[in-house]
Amino acid sequence: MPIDAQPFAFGLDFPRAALVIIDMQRDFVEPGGFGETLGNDVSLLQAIVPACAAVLRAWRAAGGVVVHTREAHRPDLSDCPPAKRLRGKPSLRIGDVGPMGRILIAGEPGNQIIDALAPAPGELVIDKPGKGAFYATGLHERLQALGVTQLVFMGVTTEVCVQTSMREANDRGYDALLLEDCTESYFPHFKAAAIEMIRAQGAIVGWTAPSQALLAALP
Ligand code: TIU
Repeated sequence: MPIDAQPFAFGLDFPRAALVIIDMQRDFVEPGGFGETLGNDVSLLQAIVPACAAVLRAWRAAGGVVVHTREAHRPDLSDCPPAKRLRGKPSLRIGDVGPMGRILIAGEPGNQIIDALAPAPGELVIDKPGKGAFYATGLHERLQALGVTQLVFMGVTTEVCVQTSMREANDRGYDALLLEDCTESYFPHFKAAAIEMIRAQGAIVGWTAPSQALLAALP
């Protein structure tokens, strides 16, 4: 089914497509997590939750493959490069104890995907140590085993983990579509710029579309 997308229609091949939800975890969306320790106002990100939930509901109803990611590190920090942990002047560093448990550590309350988008049994949940969903995760091999060639992206933040994951996907041969109202940044002008650069030059990284355009094309 053709989706009304930019810079031109995205030909959705639903049986070979996966919905990829990037890092909709409490760390980024709720106060007291990694996002806030970096100095950000996390309330901005909460606005996309209803649109994300509507797409997830429809995608599940159509029987599609769903992938959830979390930015997460092992409790011993063996997968967290010191360069990442020591960068800048956050109020708490990765691994420190915050109000939602240890910051950005797998298994801690802050690292859980928000209730509104909680993974269902059988859906892939990928813990990723980097910004991109493909680095050190085995995601590509798991998608290949499922015959997936197209990825529909939602999640946060647009110019950090979402854009990095889309670029990684593009280099691995996937067609990638970003749902514009299902992604957000702490910096609205960065979201706008990321959307523009993804679809520039004839979809150099991928496509973008409003979620309504996807919903209209689902089987
Ligand atoms: N800080 C920021 O904008 N994002 C991240 O650190 N990770 C994700 O985007 N998930």
